[in-house]
Amino acid sequence: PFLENVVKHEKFLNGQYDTSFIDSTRELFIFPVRKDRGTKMLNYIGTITVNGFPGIEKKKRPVFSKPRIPNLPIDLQAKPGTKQLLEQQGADGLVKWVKDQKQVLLTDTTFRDAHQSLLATRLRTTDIARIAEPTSKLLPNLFSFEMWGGATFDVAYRFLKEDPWERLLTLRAKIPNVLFQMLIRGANAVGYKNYPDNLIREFVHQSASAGIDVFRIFDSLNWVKGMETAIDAVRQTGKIAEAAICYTGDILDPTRVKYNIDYYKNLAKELEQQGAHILGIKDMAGLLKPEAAYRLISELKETVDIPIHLHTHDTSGNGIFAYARAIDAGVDIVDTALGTMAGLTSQPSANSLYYALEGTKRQPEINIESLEKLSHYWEDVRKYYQDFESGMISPHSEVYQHEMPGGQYSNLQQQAKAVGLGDRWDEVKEMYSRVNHMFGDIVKVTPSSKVVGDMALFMVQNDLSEEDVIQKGQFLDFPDSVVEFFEGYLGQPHGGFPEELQKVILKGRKPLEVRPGELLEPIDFEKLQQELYEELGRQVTTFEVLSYALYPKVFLDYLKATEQYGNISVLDTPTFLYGLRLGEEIEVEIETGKTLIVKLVSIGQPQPDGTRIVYFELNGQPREIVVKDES
Ligand code: 3PY
Ligand code: ZN
Repeated sequence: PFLENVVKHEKFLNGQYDTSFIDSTRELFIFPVRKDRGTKMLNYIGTITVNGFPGIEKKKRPVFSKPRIPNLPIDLQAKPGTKQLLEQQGADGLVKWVKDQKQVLLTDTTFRDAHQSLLATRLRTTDIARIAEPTSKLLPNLFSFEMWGGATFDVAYRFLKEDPWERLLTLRAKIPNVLFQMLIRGANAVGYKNYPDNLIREFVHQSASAGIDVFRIFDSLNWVKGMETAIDAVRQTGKIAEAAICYTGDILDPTRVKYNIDYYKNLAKELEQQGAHILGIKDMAGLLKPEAAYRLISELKETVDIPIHLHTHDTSGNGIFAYARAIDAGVDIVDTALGTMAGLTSQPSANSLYYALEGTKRQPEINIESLEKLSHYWEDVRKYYQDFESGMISPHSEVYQHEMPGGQYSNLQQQAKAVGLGDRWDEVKEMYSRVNHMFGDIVKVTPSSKVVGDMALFMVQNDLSEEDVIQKGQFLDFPDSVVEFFEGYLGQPHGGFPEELQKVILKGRKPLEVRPGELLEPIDFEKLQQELYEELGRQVTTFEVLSYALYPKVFLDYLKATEQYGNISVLDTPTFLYGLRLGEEIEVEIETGKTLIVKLVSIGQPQPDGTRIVYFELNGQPREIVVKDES
């Protein structure tokens, strides 16, 4: 009746009204498409039960214990934290507060880098969302939660069939008190190549409006030009620009002069001048040894005025020691993960660091029992994802030789297996280090680390030595990523490219010398929106247009999967990864207050056409689903 009154109203008929809200808020035009959600979900569960989850060995659903969720008083409210500080005092006020702290502040990476580094980025939103409110109440004193960006963006679409924007909005609603932090790869945003400047700006703008407060911006070659657009875009949103230097080499090694202390000091000064609110030191492989940490942080504290935020990986087992020395030297914030999601290729444990700092003035003002309670939850949830563990079970000091980032180790190992080099993994690691030196000793972090990894695999696979590459190069078909790197599409490495090798790889073509973003055509968002509208037959959101601009194919494949299976992000993880056991019954809340009860009754014999009938009960009613048996 309200709408009828509106459309009959004289002012409406005469066009004397203001619809700017409606015109600019495309989300209003998304109407739910009514389909049989139950059938789609059974299709998914049937398919996974019969064929297994892509990429992991098919097996019967293991029996998991129920994750231990901390029991909190019902009326316990989340205490105001850094989020409120930022809102009340702005970025500069927050920076001042950080500098005034005696304690070392903590960023918790459990929701992002910890699982990117331990579980191939596979952690699903539902498992984070379930613990989000207790986390917000138990850890109100953190500096931030790193919970978005890096590889989590594309992996959400590619493998989890869920929407990363939805994750951000959901968690923001449940965690109102602590800053949210993301990792953004400078001009590569959350992708693996350079994007046009207007895409970077729009991405930052939308991420900020959806709930990100701190943007850790890095360039995979420490090329400041590649970070400028993102730093400026973040500053314009009023949020916090944490510009990060990637740490590589070893400042204690007098033979590794390329990345010496002056290199880091000069970069730090440059980033401060560019407008960074915080200086990040991103030790993505965990190469920063304790005494190097002390020296680096001491000298950087004398070089810049802004707070310093240190990130490391515990691959070598020296993470806590390195942090302790950095803390002695005055580092302001460090990255840790909850105990049961920490260590090895992940961040050092917050729980252990708390105890390590006992008796010092800088021990974090954080409740250790809260850390332990939350660790129990993650100990249970981590088991769901056991098939994505890297197999590393003890500290690997050889990381100081190969210098591979924490997040790359298990990925490259998978890639090596996929091309039949599983049993030559030691050679691949050694080659990775040799390729780094062939390339002139470069910073190795996504995506430059992928270039080194691709080249190492290529050389081991084809039994090529360094001399072979130079001598036979004109006849070799180098991996695309390697060619693009030498063309300058990832930017310029410190000290330039090795000229002879660059000539061989480019086979006479001229490399770029300017910032790739200057040459790329700006994205025409209206055109993309129209394209998507035609493809989907419905209005699309700004978030969808951005995801499509970043990852056209990945995004469309994700939409296809949701068309086929509906919204499977509502499934519990054991069912999502392993399907059901015979006779097992689960409840699935498909929307607030609407629950489906699904029971697997039996699985029929394979038919001549390769299909099986899977018999379910859905809310007590028998249902049959035909599934193609891929075995
Ligand atoms: C990423 O870019 O995803 C990283 O975590 C780099 O360390
Ligand atoms: Zn990291």
